[in-house]
Amino acid sequence: MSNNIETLRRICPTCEACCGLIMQVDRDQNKIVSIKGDPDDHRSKGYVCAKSQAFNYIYEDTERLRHPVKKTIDGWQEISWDEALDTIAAKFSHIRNTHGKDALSIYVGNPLGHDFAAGVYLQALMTAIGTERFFSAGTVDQMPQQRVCWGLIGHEWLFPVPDLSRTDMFICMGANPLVSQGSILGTPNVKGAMLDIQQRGGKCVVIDPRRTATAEAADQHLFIKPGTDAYFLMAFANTLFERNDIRLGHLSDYIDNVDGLKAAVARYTPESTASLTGIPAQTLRQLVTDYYAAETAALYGRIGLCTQEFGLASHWMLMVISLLTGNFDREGGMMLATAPTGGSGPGGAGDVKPYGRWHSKVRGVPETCGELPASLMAEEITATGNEVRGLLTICGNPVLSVPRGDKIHTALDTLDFMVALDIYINETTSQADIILPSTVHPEHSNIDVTFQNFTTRNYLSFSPKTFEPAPGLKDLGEIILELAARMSGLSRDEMDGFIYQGMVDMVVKRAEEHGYSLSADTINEQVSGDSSPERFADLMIRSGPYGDQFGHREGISLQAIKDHPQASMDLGPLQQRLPGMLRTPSKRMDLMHEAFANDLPRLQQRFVERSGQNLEADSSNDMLLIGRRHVRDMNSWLHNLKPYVRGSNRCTAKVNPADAERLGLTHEADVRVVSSVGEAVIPIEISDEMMPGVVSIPHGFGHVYQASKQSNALSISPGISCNNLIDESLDEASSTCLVNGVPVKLFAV
Ligand SMILES: Nc1nc2c(c(=O)[nH]1)N[C@H]1C(S)=C(S)[C@@H](COP(=O)(O)OP(=O)(O)OC[C@H]3O[C@@H](n4cnc5c(=O)[nH]c(N)nc54)[C@H](O)[C@@H]3O)O[C@H]1N2
Ligand SMILES: Nc1nc2c(c(=O)[nH]1)N[C@H]1C(S)=C(S)[C@@H](COP(=O)(O)OP(=O)(O)OC[C@H]3O[C@@H](n4cnc5c(=O)[nH]c(N)nc54)[C@H](O)[C@@H]3O)O[C@H]1N2
Ligand code: SF4
Ligand SMILES: [Mo]
Repeated sequence: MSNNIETLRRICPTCEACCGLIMQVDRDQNKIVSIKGDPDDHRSKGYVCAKSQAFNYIYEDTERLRHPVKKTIDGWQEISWDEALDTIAAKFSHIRNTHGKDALSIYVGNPLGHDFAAGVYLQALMTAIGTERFFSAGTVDQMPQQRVCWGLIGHEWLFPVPDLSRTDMFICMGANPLVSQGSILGTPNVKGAMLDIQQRGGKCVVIDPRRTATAEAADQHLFIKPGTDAYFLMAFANTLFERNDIRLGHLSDYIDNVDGLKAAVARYTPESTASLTGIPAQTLRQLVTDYYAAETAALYGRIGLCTQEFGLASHWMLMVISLLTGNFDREGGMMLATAPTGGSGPGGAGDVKPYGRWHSKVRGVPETCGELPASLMAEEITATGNEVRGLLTICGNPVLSVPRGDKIHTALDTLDFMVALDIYINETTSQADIILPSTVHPEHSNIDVTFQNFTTRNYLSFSPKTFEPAPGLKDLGEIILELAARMSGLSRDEMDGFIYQGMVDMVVKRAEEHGYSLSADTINEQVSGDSSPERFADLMIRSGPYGDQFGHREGISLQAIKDHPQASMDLGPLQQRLPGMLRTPSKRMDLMHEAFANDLPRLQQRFVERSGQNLEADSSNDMLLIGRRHVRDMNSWLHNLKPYVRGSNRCTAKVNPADAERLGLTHEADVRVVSSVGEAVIPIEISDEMMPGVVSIPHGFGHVYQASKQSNALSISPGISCNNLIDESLDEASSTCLVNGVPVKLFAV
C-alpha cells in the first residue's frame, strides 16, 4: 500500500437506504482500499449490508465496458464517441422520420434512479424522442403506488413512508425490508428500527405468504394467500366502520366520500374474506383492535402488494385505512418526506390526468403515469404494421427482469437498430447494435435526489467524485444529454442551456409562490457547482424547503453539504405536509376516486371466482408463484461479482413440507415448474417458512445467453429466469405487471 492514502466519505449508491460510508482511497493506485460504515452518519450510524462493497467491485470488474462498442460480424468493436453518437442520432432520426415517433421505444431500468444527472437529462431525451412506447422497471415495481398517490394527493411521486422512529405499531405487508434494505422506506438498518419499536413497547406485524427475515424479527406473522391483500384490507376497513370509530383527524375537512367507501367495502367482512385470504376472521379482528389500541400506527406495503392482481386496490386501501384512523400525515403514522430538492409549496394542481392518455398498440392497455407495462414490450416491438424499429435501453435488463423476458429477447432480434446505455454486455445489451458504457459511481459525483423523497428522516446527501474516469468513458447524464441534443437538432451546450434556463424559470416561479422576488441575474451570479448537473442541484436545493433562497434567508445550498463533515446532513424528522401539499384539482382527497372505484367490479368478480378455492386442501399440482430477494442480489446485475455469487445456489424453488410431501418432492432434488407460458427445472428447497400452496423463486437469474460477456454470471450462478414463467397479466387498474401470485404447477423430476 502506498503512503498516499486519503479518507473520503460518500453514500453507498446501491440501494435506497443510502448508508453513509468511509472509504480509504489509494491515490497512487487509483484504488479504493477499504469501505466501512460511517459511525457518524446520522441515519446509518455505521450500519452497512453485504452490498456496501458492490460499487467498488463493479468499478474493478475487468468485464465492465470502458469504451463504446458496436456489433460487427467479427464481434464487438470499439468505436469513438463521435461515431457512436452520430450513428445513433442518424439511425433514430431516420426511423422517426420514416415510420413516426412510436417506431422508437425506450426502456429505463432501476439503476438510473441512483444517478441524479442522468435523471435530469432523461426528461429532455424523452421529449426529444417523444414516443408513446415508453417502458420502465416502474411497471414491475411501484406503479400502483404512483397512481394511488396521484389519485389521493395529486402527486405521483409523493409517497407515504412509515414513520418508523416514532410509531407504536409497524404493519409490513408484501415487503421484506430486512433483506431488500427497505424500499420507499428509506431507513438503513430496518432490523434496528424494528427492535427500537419493540423496546418502546410497540409491536411489529408482517403479513406475507413467506415467513421472511422481517417476519422472523416481528412480533407476529400472518400468512396471506398471494393476491388477496385487497380483500383483507377492505375487510379491515369494514371493521373500522363496524366499530363506528372513524378518526379523520386534521384532514377531516379535506376527505370526501367516506360513506361511498363504506358502502364499497360492506360486502367484504373478516368472515367473508377469511377462506380467500387464509387469515381467520378473529385474527383480523384482533389486528384491528391492536391497531386502534396503538397510539400511532404505520401500515406499509411494497412489492408484494404492487406486482399482484390487485396492486392498485391494495395500496389504495393501505392509504385509506391510514386516513380513516388519523394515521396519515401524522407523527408515528404514514408520512411524506420533505426532500431538500423538492417543491415546498402548494405547487401546480394535478390537472394532467396521468392515466389512459394513450394506449398500447396491440391490446389497448392504458398508459399509466406515462408508461406502458414493460411485459408488453415484446408484442409492441413486433406489432404487425406498427412495429417498434429502434429501441434504446438505459440501465435496464428487461430480458431477465421483466415477465416474458425470453419473448422480449426474441423480439429484440426483429429491431432495425438497438442501443444500450449500460456498463455490461449482458442478456439484454448483447442484442444491441451499439452499447455506450458510462462512468460508474466512484467516477462521478452524485446526490440521492430520488431517495430523499422516500426517507423516514429528512436529509441531504452528496457523494464526491473519487477518481477521474477512465479515458474512454463519459457520464451517463452526459451521454443522454448528447443524444437529446442530437435528436433535437441542437448542440450539446444549447440543449444544456435550455434545461438550465427552464430550471431558472422554475426557481423564479417558486420565489413568487413564496412571496419574495428573485431575478435570473441574481441566480446566475450565485449558483455554484463543478458541473451542469451540480448547478442544477444547487438551484433545486437553494429554492427548496430548506434552501437559502439565494440570500433571502438562512438556509442550505449544495456547497453546505459539500462542506459538511459527513456525506449526509440531517434535516430533521418527517413533518406534517397536508393539506398544504394537496395537489388534486379539488385540493381534496376523494376516497372513491375513479382510480379505485372503477376497479370494484373486477374485485367483486374475482372474489366470487376465487371464493371456495382452497389451496391447502387442493390435491392437484396447482401452486401460486411468488418472488424472493436475497441480501447479496440486486435484481439481475450483481451476479458477475464473485463475492456475491459464491456459495450455495440461491436460485431454488421453496415450498412448504406439506406440499413437498403431497407432490413427492425431495429437498435439493429438481422440480419441474410449469406455467401457462413456459417451464423450468430447478432445485427444490423444503421449508416451513412457505405458506402451503405457495412456491417462491427469485428473479434476476437465467444467465444462460452465451452472447453475454459476464463470465462469472454465466459459469457460477446461471439459474433460471422465473420471468420466463410469468405471462403478460396485469393489475388492470394500474397497468402493472403481475409477478406475484402466478399460477404454476409443480412436478417431481
Ligand atoms: N419476477 C420478478 N421480476 C421482477 C421483480 C420481482 O420482484 N419479481 N422486481 C422488479 C423490480 S422491483 C425492478 S426495479 C426491476 C429491475 O429491472 P431492471 O432495472 O431492468 O433490471 P436490472 O437487472 O436491475 O438491470 C440493471 C441494468 O443496469 C445496468 N447498470 C447497473 N449499474 C449501472 C450504471 O451505473 N450505469 C449504467 N449505464 N448501467 C448500469 C446493469 O448492467 C443492468 O443491465 O426488476 C423487476 N422484476
Ligand atoms: N437484496 C436485494 N435488495 C433489493 C433488491 C434486490 O433485488 N435484492 N431490489 C431492490 C428493488 S428494485 C426493490 S423495488 C426493493 C423491493 O423491496 P421489498 O418490497 O421489501 O422486497 P421483496 O423482497 O420483493 O418483498 C416482497 C415481499 O412480498 C411478499 N409477497 C409476494 N406476494 C405477496 C402477496 O400477494 N401479498 C403479500 N402480502 N405479500 C406478498 C414476498 O414473499 C416478499 O417477502 O428491493 C430493493 N432491494
Ligand atoms: S443497505 Fe443499501 S445503501 Fe446500505 S450498505 Fe447495503 S446496499 Fe449500501
Ligand atoms: Mo424495484
